[in-house]
Amino acid sequence: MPESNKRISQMFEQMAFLCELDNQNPFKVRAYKKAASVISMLSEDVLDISEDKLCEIRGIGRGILKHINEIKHTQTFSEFEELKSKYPLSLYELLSIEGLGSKRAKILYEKLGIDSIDSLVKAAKKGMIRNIDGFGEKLEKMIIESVEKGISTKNRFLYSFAKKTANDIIKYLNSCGHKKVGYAGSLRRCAETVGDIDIIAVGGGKVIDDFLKFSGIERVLSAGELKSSVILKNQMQCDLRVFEESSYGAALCYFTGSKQHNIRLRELANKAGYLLNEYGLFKKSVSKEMVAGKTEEEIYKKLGMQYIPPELREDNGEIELALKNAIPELVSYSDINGDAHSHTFFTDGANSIEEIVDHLSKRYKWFFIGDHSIPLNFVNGLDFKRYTETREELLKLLKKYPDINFDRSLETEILKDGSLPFKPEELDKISLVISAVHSNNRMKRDDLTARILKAISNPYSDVIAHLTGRLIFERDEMDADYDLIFELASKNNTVFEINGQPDRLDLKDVNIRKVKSLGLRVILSSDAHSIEQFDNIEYALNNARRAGLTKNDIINSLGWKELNEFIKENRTRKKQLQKG
Ligand code: DGT
Ligand code: CA
Ligand code: CA
Repeated sequence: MPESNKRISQMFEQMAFLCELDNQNPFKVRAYKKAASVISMLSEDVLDISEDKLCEIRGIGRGILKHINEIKHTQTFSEFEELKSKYPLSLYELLSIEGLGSKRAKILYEKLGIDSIDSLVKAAKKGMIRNIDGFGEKLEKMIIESVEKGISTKNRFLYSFAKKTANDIIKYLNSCGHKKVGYAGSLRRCAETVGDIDIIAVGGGKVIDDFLKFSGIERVLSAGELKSSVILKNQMQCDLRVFEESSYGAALCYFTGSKQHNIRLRELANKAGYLLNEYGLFKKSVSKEMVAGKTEEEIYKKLGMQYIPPELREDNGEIELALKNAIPELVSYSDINGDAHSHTFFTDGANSIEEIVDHLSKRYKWFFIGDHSIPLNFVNGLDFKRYTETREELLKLLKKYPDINFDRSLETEILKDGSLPFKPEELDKISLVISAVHSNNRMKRDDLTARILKAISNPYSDVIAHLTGRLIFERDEMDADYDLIFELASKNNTVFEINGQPDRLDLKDVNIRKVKSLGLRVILSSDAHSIEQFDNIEYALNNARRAGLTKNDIINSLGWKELNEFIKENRTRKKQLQKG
């Protein structure tokens, strides 16, 4: 990556952080984050790109362009300097520690004057962190451990980023004639974040030779006959390992992990008189005969168990299920009949209703097209009148698409007191109400909990979107009593969203398992802000699979009629619950 891109991208990243410390508008924060990420992926020097061309790059708006121009002349920009004089930039270091986001960094700074990793560790070792509200002894211990082990979240990447990177490499290797190539590791397990990419291939030393010619490589860490590690230009590490075709399944299984899952498999193999490693499953007897290795399926079978999908391989109970032949049939893409949460250019989306209908009609049986609501002025949130007008505009298109069903949803802001910004008779006319928190998310724990509980009790909250508000690498979950929230949700038959925005993935897998255990269903959403982002649904699906969900656990699998009946019945039930 060109030096100046690295510098400017980091500057915007830090700016986003400072804006968060300064309690500025979350959309502004996200705009800086987005600009940072977009610039880090440009191969051309951002300072050499003409203004017109820069404008065309998605994620670089007018505000960002102004800053880039200022940086050209002064190496920095004035708003950044202003905030830097208000908060120490060294606080930014704290974000590299697991469990710390900007919210906690700010509290540490305000309560204890902590402004660097150094002063943080000192305070943690003195036991000063545990007494802060919302921190506790566990987090204090985690901070010390994380610093001492040098575990920093800085070296991890979003799943979506890693997936695209891995696909580029595999496509390249395929184009060199290597057909048996696949990725393993945390990426194959569809983890939320990925440390490095692990690729397994068949084809001898020629694979390594070709790999080293890949144009995305920045530097080579090691290159042996059958193994190589490199750092890519986008700063990800990629490990490639080459195997015989007869070992491909064993290698894939070994390097897919997780480590804990592997340990359990090896124990089972051992007990059955086998030896399991990355080359295959072998008899322990003198013959050392190989009994499986070419495919993963035959390995699991020989171990007397069902095949385990990679998403479940975390030693989280999946081994026990597989031994009992009780691994559920996980939900898959073909079970998704529709998507219900998106944004058009009436608020902060990039596309018109017509463009979105055209796209989604080719993809799904039904869909809802959404937008933000009042009072989110900075994204031009819809009031009831604009909702109704734009809904009518959308419904006019139904004539053109006789085989598809669609309607208008609304991502309705949960106000500070937990109410929704519309009267019941208006909510009654909104076809799908997706309630969510976007503003004032730093309330006191009790207040925030009460706010969400009230929103859940509202008969018109058909879906609760991105419940915890976390942004991976950027912002912790909002501080609320989620146990209490899930308890009430269970009484209300609440539908939670699994939001597929790559940095949200909210609910996360642990929470999805919790919700399923309460007998609740969820909805997978892309939360698309542009046509390409409808593909985000894949990331929501990953989380659902990691949590062991089946087709029946998601309301996306319902037909249009069933779905609308379900929404209606749920509203009625909640109204009765409120009366009783
Ligand atoms: P990451 O890259 O940090 O997101 O996580 P992974 O799971 O991809 O971990 P990585 O890249 O270090 O190793 C890939 C897989 O290889 C890992 O999931 C399991 C396997 N593996 C690596 N080292 C060991 C080991 O020492 N013992 C066992 N049993 N398996 C290992
Ligand atoms: Ca890895
Ligand atoms: Ca690795």
